[in-house]
Amino acid sequence: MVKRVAVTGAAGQIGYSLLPRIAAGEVFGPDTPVILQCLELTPALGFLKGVAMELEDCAFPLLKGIVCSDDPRVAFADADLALLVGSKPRSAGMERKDLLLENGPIFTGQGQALADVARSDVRVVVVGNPCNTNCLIAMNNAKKIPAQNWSAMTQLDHNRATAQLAQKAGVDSTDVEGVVIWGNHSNTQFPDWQHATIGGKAAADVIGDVPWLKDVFIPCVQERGKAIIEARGKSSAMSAGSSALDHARYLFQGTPKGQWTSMAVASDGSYGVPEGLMCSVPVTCPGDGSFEVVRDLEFSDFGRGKFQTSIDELVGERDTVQALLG
Ligand code: NAX
Repeated sequence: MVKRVAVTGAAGQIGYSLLPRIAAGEVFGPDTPVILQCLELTPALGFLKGVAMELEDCAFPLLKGIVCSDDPRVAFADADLALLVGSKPRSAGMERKDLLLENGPIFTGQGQALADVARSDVRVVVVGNPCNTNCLIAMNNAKKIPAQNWSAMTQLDHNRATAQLAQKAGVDSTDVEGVVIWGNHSNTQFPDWQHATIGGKAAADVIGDVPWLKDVFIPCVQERGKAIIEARGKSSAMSAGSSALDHARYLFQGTPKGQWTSMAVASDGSYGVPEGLMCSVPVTCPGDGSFEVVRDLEFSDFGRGKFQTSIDELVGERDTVQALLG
């Protein structure tokens, strides 16, 4: 059966890296045709047309249609998966709080539109920043769609952490398992190596350098987005698109056997996270669009303290956007 995938901000950088891979069948697998339903702001519809022309020129066997619109009710109609990428970037000197208030209304409107026109079992993945709290806003404005169907992307942070450990240990990234991103997709997140393994052994033992893990690894992952901007002159797009692909593929094709990944999902109160907060935790996915939170991992005092800082930030963000939570 054909799957309808809505992508917002489709003419942006991440959209450009994401759309061809969805059209190539990477989210739903090689036997499932897809229709792309792209949403953009009205002034960007011309650019979006160019992107759609390029998608046509790829002649993807699985791509059965491309919808381009500036109306969320058109782009989200009957969607099986909605990737909410479009949002305003933070401008120079802008506080995180201002960005939240600036972008919040986008997600109230898109949440309502999703509830009205998407499939009732739609899965929604928020990438546009600040993604945890944008997801919280959209979810609270779409009460018809179960909380279990929403997630925000910390897969890029998860991939960054995995890659940094692999590089330090001089191994392939596939040798690293069990990294966790706890908390917010921001520089308060806790990239946790304490449950990770490298080649089946405890990552801390293989790395053998706790000061590096605490003082280099953590800030490197937390600040990687900034470092990319400094090096490239633009924010992460290829890696962000690829990670959004990983996130969606895990939802619909499952996490590898015996492994977890990180996603920001609505808290059920586990790990001391206030209920309902969109907080990154380890999850496994069976492949039917759902996820299961990995329970009962233990924290060191150091880890708990780091995680708590990020939880506190998320609580502050929720308080800032309280008026938008429906
Ligand atoms: P771009 O500025 O290249 O593209 C964003 C696109 O969204 C633009 O074409 C714009 O017209 C469109 N847009 C804005 N408001 C919209 C709305 N209400 N409806 C539909 N479209 C809208 O940004 P890009 O580099 O693609 O990044 C997109 C978002 O991803 C940003 O918010 C960015 O901060 C966020 N990121 C999130 C990451 C994550 O790990 N969760 C990492 C990468 C990225 O920073």
